[in-house]
Amino acid sequence: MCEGEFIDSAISAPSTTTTNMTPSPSTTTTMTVTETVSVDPVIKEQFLAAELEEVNRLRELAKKDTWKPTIVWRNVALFAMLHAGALVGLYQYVFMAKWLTCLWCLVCWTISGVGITAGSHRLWSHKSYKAKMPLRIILVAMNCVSFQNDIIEWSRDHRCHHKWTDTDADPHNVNRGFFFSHMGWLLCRKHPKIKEMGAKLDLSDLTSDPILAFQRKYYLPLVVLFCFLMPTAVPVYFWRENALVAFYTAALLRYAVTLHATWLINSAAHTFGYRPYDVNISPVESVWTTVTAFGEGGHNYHHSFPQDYRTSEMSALFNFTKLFIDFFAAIGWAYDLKTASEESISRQQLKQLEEVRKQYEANQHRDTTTTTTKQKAQ
Ligand code: ST9
Ligand code: ZN
Ligand code: ZN
Repeated sequence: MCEGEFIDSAISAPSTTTTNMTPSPSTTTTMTVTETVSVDPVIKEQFLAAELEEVNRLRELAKKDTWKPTIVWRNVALFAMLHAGALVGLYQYVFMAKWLTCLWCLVCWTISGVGITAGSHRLWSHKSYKAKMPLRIILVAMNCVSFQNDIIEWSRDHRCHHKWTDTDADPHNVNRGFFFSHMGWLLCRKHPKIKEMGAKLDLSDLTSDPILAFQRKYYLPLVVLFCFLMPTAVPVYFWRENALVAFYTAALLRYAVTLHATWLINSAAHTFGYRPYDVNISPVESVWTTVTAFGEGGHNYHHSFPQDYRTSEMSALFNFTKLFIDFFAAIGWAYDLKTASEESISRQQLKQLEEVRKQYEANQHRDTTTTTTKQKAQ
């Protein structure tokens, strides 16, 4: 491995710190008691670690919350049109497109996907490594192919997601349902708590970056160029593909697929899978989204060790983004790659076994008490 820095290098001893944490409503456990769970400083003091006390406070406030989402019909119409176009693109991809165009769609998917994973996600949201100017320019260009909001906006929302996961301050709060966390959140106005809590974030690292300021200023023309015109023009110019076929496949179909691959991390990777690193949170380890999202499916790991540039322990074979960053580290354009140490990873996993045992015993105790109460009543 070529990582340069352990996230926990400054922290020597295992934690004795304790934090009151109510198990997430989205966990599979049926336990209802409030457990006191010790939180390792290695976990707690990382950049973008979950703010557990605020999470609890926000969950209490949510019980009295009467907010109802306001649908933004413009977005509903635009996404409906995109999906209709993507279906046409799918037909053309299968029956009409030249094989080079099919290959080009995969290339564009990779470019746009890695523009998100290595760019707005691991570099700018999480600061899990540093990048020199040429790499930052490449990543911004790749990011424009993905058209997922400018990097400052994307990272601001993502920082809210990590600090206040599954609360009203989380833009794609999975407690509002699978569809909401997948794409519903982009079809309605944001909950006021997102704006209130998000306003407390320090975004100076992002707003002071001139490349990000440039992207934000010229975002619309940049995405028209990189997300729609460039993917269409290349097949037309180089192998004389029909312009409409190129547009529907390499622009619309590829864009829709990349969006869904990204959204699945917010929906599926917060729902279906296992939780070896923290049993009390909704994010899971999801092998198949790791493949479709270039190494981002190890989401239980990622929420536990948010500043690890690998975002997962899964092998490099499935973690294309890690290989991408490693390549640029090898030529010196990426540096200060942060990882969690094997020791703190193992310690965290062992703690989960203890946690599961405690939850099992609490459930057993509750079942016994319920049975005894029922017997007495008879
Ligand atoms: C898209 C993004 O798809 C997808 C992100 C997914 C993230 C996934 C993460 C998973 C991990 C990584 C995995 C990568 C895998 C990649 C695989 C690839 C193969 N904090 O937003 P507005 C304030 S985008 C603080 O208009 P509304 C702020 O003042 C798709 N403040 O709110 C702001 O003004 P400004 C394409 C905040 O009116 C103001 O509020 N894009 C925050 O409620 C207004 O903000 C679209 O479809 C905050 N967090 O509207 C666009 N947020 O910005 C869709 C807001 O000037 N978006 N404020 O500072 C919209 O139309 C609107 O945002 C809205 C809400 C209707 C959703
Ligand atoms: Zn993240
Ligand atoms: Zn997440």
